[in-house]
Amino acid sequence: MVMKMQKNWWKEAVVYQIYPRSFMDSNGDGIGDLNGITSKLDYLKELGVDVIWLSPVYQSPNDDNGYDISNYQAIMKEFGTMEDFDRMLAGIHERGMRLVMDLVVNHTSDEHPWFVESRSSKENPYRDYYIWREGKDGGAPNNWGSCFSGSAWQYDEATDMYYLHLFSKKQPDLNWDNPKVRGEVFSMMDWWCRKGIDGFRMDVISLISKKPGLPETKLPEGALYGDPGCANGPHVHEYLQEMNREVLSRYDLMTVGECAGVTIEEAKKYASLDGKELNMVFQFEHVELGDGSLGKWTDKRFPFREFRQVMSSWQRELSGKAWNSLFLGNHDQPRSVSRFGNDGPGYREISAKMLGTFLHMMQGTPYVYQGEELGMTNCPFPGMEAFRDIESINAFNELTGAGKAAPEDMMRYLLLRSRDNARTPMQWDGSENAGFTKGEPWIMVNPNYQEINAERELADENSVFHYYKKLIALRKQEKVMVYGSYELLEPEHESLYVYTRTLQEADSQEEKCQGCSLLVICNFTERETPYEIPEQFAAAEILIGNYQRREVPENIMVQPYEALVLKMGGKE
Ligand code: TEU
Ligand code: CA
Repeated sequence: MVMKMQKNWWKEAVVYQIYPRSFMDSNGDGIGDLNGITSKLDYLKELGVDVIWLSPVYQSPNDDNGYDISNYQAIMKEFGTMEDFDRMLAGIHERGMRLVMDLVVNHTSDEHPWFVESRSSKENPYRDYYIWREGKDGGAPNNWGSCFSGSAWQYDEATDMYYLHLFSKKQPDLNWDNPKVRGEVFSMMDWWCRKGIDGFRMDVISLISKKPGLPETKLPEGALYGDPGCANGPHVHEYLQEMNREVLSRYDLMTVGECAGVTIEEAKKYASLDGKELNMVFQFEHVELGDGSLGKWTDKRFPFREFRQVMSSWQRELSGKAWNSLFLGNHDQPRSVSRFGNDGPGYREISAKMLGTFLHMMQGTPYVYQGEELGMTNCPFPGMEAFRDIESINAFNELTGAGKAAPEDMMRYLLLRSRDNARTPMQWDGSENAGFTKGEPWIMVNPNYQEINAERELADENSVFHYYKKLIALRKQEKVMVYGSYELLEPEHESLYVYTRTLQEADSQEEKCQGCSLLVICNFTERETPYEIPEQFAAAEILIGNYQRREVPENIMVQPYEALVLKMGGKE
């Protein structure tokens, strides 16, 4: 017997990620805020997304733009008040959308009261909330490096010991092995759930269980520090199951774990369909392809063949066992059209639509990062002083300082890969500062805003915006997009990514979509490419495409960055 696919609202949903600092400023201080978001809810409703994931809005000294939290139950002053939050949440719910909050609990800010207590003395009841160690040979306890450059250890004079921080020194890691820490986190989560939020995106949740004994790691050739290798530690699944029992299972939530270093095997545990832990994970294999000896700091283009292989393995292997999150961009990644498509004037719109098609037709829950629906691009930052991101600034200083990269090379890498590419203000219209603020924006506006902005795209039915709107609407109509199984065709093709989606018999009966299946053809290059449509799709209809095709010949010439989806079956 064929098992029916279990249906869940979060599988059918499309998620829109908001980076609040850069979305919409309502009071002219140059910083996006909650009232700004509330003023744009109709825009999101128009796009048709179901869920909004909000990057952190909690009280924070902003060493890492809110990913360093000093009070989990207060709103960051620049973003507004708790009343503003409640109004925004009500506005989201009134429009039939849901809200997923960012949960950053691998670490807190060093200004969080727990850490202020913890660092004050070795006997303090909060001491063991964090990870403290004695130094070794007059230096750090081990050779681990921080994700944001330098050692992962910070010396603290008050007690003559070091604390662990996998990110900036203002982001000390919590000690999850301490049951009190877990209890505090769970009750804080419960407080937000009772407020009526609809889920959590869990920041680097794969890193919470550190390796016992915190062992030194082997230094890669030429590296300054070792990789802490804390991903998927020994107790991570136990802690998440506990979180699930204590909090998640008591509400109807959507949960997605940001899982740096997750493998397919591990993902099957985090996101197992039995619902013991999370609904899905973000994996990073496809966005880390082509990284070199300096990690992400490279000017190498992504390798298309490996990309197709990686995406396909995740599709195949999680099928029927776990659930994928689908993304090409977020606030930590460069703009997807610049990276995976072509942001040159001739191809920007067409390739942005192709990438959207490619992603939304796969199995998993698609994520749209703010501005992606407009085809927003990387930003031509004129010099180091234009960057704001701690990762970018530290990496530039460390790598050029140590002679690992020449400043002009590093600058080239930053323009391609810096997180700030995704953090320039949302481009609303052609007025000053792209309509984002009446004041001085906290980070520069991309100079292309007069050409690329929401107002223009809303008025143009051939825009990237309207194409995304159609993709999102199709998902509501075509259950094969959600529940169909994936099969890769043409695994060796040089330019085309071709796959099918097919509803299993049991599902297709329920959906009245007998024999429903999709053929998805995406050209990832600017080369025209002949392709022979498989016989099975000879009589298929065009579901969506980014060129104006009316019919599809048996031998088609696939156009530069063309995306074409054909549908078989399902007719009355
Ligand atoms: O990112 C975690 C993570 O994996 C990043 O270190 C990622 O490797 C890097 O940003 C890519 O260059 C999360 C958040 O998404 C990020 O914004 C935070 O800075 C980080 O955690 C610390 O909270
Ligand atoms: Ca503001």
